[in-house]
Amino acid sequence: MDININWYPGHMKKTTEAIRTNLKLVDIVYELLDSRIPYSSQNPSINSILENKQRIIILNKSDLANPNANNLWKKHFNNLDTECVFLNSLNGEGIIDLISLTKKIVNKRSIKVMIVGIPNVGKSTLINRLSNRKSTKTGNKPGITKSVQWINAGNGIYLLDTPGVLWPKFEEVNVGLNLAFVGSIKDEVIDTTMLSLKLVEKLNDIDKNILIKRYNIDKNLENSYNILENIAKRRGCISKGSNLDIEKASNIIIDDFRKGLLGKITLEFPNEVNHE
Ligand SMILES: Nc1nc2c(ncn2[C@@H]2O[C@H](COP(=O)(O)OP(=O)(O)O)[C@@H](O)[C@H]2O)c(=O)[nH]1
Ligand SMILES: [Mg+2]
Repeated sequence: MDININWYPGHMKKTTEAIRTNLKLVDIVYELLDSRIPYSSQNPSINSILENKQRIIILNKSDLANPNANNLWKKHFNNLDTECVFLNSLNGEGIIDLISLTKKIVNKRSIKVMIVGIPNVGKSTLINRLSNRKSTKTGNKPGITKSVQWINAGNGIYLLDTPGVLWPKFEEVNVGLNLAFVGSIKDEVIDTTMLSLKLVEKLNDIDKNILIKRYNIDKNLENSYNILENIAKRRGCISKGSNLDIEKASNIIIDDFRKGLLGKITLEFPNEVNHE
């Protein structure tokens, strides 16, 4: 599975240089991770890119993750002496904690922040949430030298308007799958049925009742393909010639997982990822 489709060494180098340039302008960096996959959603070179810059790890989409797992991850990051907050960028839950933590770390009246993270972790959503339409974008017209724009997030906090988009990890197969499950890798590069079979396996490892509860499937099924067929049957996924439409069922389970309809599910735990 080649998930490095959009990233080449030259691209990574340029991204790193751009972020390093912007680092000089800010007091602190918000590094966004996906709460369901905090290890898999972290850029592999983040420590060398950010060097000693102050940083808060934001575990975003916390609404989709298991609350017990969130606590374990919090302990994990605390043990590493890394500041972290859980956030739901859609409804703003956790923003108050983020702001007070930022003010605790950077003791200045006006605090400049850059947001970084891999695609789809919620950088734009967070910027919109923090800006609360307080932003005044100017000078972006063609022909005008593009200067750095700051978004007033209130409370003396100013965000760099363009987040740093980082490349994901792509060496470990499991990491690639996790990224694909949450939708951080373009779906076009992965076979849907293969992905859903892997997701079925993963979910059943976590808790057999997840799929039984949602799709009312037979309780004694072991084989992932049989489970997928059973889901297709239950959901009436029928293609021409009255065969089961496995791809349709595959899309249903992947969509349901991403929307949180299968429950609050964390895919990896700190004790599984002692790569630090
Ligand atoms: N449930 C949930 N969805 C979120 C959250 N933050 C962002 N999203 C969704 O995740 C998707 C990607 O967000 P986006 O801001 O475009 O990510 P970016 O690529 O990092 O800029 C969008 O569909 C958002 O609505 C969150 O905290 N909770
Ligand atoms: Mg974006």
